[in-house]
Amino acid sequence: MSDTICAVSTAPQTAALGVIRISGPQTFSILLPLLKRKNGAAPEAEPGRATLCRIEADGELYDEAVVTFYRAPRSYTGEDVAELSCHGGLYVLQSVVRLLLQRGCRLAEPGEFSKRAFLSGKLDLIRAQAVIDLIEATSRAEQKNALSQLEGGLSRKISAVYDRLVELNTALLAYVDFPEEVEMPEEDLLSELRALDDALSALIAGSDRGRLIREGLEIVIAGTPNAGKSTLMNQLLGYDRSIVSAIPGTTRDTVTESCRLGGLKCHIADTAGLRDTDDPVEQQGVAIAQRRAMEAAVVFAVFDGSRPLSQEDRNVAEKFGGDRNLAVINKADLQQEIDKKYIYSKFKHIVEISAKTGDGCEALDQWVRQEFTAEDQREEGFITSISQAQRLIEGRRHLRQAIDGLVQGFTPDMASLDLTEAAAAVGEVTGQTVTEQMIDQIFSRFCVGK
Ligand SMILES: Nc1nc2c(ncn2[C@@H]2O[C@H](COP(=O)(O)OP(=O)(O)OP(=O)(O)O)[C@@H](O)[C@H]2O)c(=O)[nH]1
Ligand SMILES: [Mg+2]
Repeated sequence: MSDTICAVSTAPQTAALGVIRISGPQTFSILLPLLKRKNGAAPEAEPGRATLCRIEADGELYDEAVVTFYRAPRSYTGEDVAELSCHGGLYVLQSVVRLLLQRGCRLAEPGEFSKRAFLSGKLDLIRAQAVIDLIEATSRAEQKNALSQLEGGLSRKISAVYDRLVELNTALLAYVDFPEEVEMPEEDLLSELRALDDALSALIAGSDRGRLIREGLEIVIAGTPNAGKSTLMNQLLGYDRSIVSAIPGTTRDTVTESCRLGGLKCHIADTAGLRDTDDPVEQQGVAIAQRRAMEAAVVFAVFDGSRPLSQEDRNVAEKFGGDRNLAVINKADLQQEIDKKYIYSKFKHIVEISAKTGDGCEALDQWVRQEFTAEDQREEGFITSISQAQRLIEGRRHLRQAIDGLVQGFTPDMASLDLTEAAAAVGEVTGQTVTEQMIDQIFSRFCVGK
């Protein structure tokens, strides 16, 4: 990795500032001749200090920029690095980049700065993923999870599993190679392997939560016509997205929108009111509503509190009752006629609100927080990438094969093969055992300049 790369690290749009990043062994030799302080002197390339400089070449002024130098290995990439905070005009930035290219830099590929950080041991793959997650975060839960992962606790946990797998495998191999001299530590070995199985299982279980944080929670608002589903949708979004009217059967197509509830990204679908109807168009809407609600992670089942329960309301309660979904008794601002006891007998979670006035609606936010994010206090964060979770599952499968083999009295060299596979799979998650192709694939998902 001998060349020196540069790129604009900020978004390609006009802004007050734009940052150009340079990394590589020639960072200083390329950049310093182009920089002058206000008094005409060359800047001292003192690491970590920001210096206001003019960028000049051949008597031409390109920009005034605040330049920060970092010396290898104490930089993001582990190489010599400089960051130029230029004026954020696209033309200005491009002209400075062009100048740097003329003087010997190469334009960085997407993610190349982070890839260099990985290759120099500054960033493992979990934390690289966390950098992507942080940049792409659209909710507090995502932001928090990515920052927790950047702290490195999750990486350390997974690395520890990998290291222990390798150690135990080495012990096992010693026994295979020198059965007379080395004692087979059978019981200890088994209990250690089972502890690793538990550790992997905890990480895998956490990845479901990680995925939820990254991908968001699918919520479907369902209920009979006129219960106030569209009013609730609009109330949650904070603007009028769905048509509301006093005519039952208003919503037909499913209306979907994303918002945040309880700090979590949520995808909410407002659906057609569930009832028997002769109208063929409405029938289609009802069929779609039913299907969406059955597939959703969570249903908000809305009931009109101001009228007695109809048979159709009872069907909704039968279908979506239980402990997973939330019953929303709506229109709390009106005289209540609904049989609340019945609703409380069918659902574990119930809120009473007025979607129209907004009264009580914070309870939905709290419910999502309590059900889906309260546990997220796990300090090290959760794995969010599906492929990383799959590698852990793969690792656990091999580990379990090794355990089964040892329990059933197969020869230890079989178990050792399984442990080798298990370690390889787990090591791929942090990057301890990855191929070059995998590395390229991972870092190409980054944007240019990162
Ligand atoms: N007083 C009162 N009226 C409400 C409340 N929520 C909804 N409404 C009224 O109830 C009627 C139906 O509301 P919608 O939100 O369109 O009901 P919906 O469940 O989407 O109905 P469909 O789309 O026909 O299935 C409208 O006239 C709303 O203004 C509420 O909390 N209080
Ligand atoms: Mg509606």
